[in-house]
Amino acid sequence: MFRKVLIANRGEIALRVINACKELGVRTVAIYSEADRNSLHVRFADEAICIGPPRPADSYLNVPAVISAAEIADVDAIHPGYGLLSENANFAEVCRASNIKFIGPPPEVTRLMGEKEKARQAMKKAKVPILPGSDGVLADEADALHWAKRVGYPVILKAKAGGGGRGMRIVRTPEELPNLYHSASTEAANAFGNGELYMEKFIERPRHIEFQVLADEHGNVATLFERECSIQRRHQKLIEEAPSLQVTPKIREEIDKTLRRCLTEIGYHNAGTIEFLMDEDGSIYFIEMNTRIQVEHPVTEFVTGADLIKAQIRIAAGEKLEDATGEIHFSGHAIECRINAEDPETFVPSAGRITTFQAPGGTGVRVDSAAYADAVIPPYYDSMIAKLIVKGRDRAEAIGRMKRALEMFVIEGIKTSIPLHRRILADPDFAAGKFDTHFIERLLGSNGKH
Ligand code: MV4
Repeated sequence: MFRKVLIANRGEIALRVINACKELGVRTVAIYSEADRNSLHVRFADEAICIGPPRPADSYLNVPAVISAAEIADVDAIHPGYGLLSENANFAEVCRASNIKFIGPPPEVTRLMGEKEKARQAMKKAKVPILPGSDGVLADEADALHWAKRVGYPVILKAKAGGGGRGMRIVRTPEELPNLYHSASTEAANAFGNGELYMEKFIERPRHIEFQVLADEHGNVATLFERECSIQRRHQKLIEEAPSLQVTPKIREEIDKTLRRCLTEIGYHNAGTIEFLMDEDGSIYFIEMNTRIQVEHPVTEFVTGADLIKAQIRIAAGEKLEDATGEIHFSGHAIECRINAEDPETFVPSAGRITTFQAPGGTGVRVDSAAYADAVIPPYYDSMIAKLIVKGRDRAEAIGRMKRALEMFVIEGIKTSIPLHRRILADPDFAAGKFDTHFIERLLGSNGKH
């Protein structure tokens, strides 16, 4: 096992990684920006190093500053959390060159999955179901017209280097394709430095379902069931749950089998998530892979009994999968609400001082947060300030528990998304499991604004 780990992140996930290290008897090193001096990850780590000014580019994303801190503190490994440097293959390479273990997959695999079209072809080769679409990137507008005719309208143009919905365009007719092709390509070039596009058949009302995987460095791969993440607004997830009501044991078994084969072939290590879209008929198709731990990992922890962060650290330290996770027992139903510091009606971020922070507790309730009364939420970072996760024996119990936990969560001084979550949990369609990725638009009115 490692002697000392640096956590290259902030907020609740930095604290979550510190928890795991403490339980493993591993020393921890926090890094922090000047805006995070009074943060809990700084208080609870064994050591803390300030690495720069508040802006992420000047601190948490500054690779030389992060590596210098790791060298000074003499750590064996770095846990990147999610976001920030977690899917930066160059950073993982610098770690390798500096003889520091990056707790995540090899940089080669991160790079492959970052190129969405290559990931798609790799999955296709391994017989993971993918959507009808182009073979590789599109050469030009004429090539796009050719593929669209073959696939059948509507189609969606996606950026090869993309993610998060940028550089995406839905095309419904050949007439509108040229303009949309050029605007998608320009947007992708500006956002990702690469304007190359690929094409897929467009699913009108998809559900977003993702599978959690863990792989060790000895060729063993496990899948830890799926999460349903369709409740989102503008590509920001609001609620996640496990398992998905839509995934039958047969689908689960098939996806399990193909994913295990595929990830062994690719040489995947550590935690990862494979995203799928499910269409109205219940067919499921790969869209992309995330090569990091995800925000919503606690719902999987609740229904499997695994500690995914400890498993990540143990796998990176060379342990075998079965030792890293212990026995997996699937049971119950878990739901997570992401609590954001934002106006619940306009979604405008709400930075400032928290005056009251009273988190709910009791049976089956977990709160992952680095917030506290008198903490100041800086304006520079992600607006998520807490994750409220509940478990019940079944979905109905989980919903009842989430409702009462939301009722008893008191945060004052800043605006939060708690009122929006209460509204979602009270919705009859949500309770009935009748929703897709357009649920929030329907709840709030046409375009998800308000
Ligand atoms: C799609 C799609 C429909 N058809 N692909 C959005 C972000 C990116 N990760 C993939 N996304 C989508 N890809 C095809 N072929 C609809 C979306 C999409 C979406 C997907 C998951 C969750 C929320 C979404 C919201 C809007 C669009």
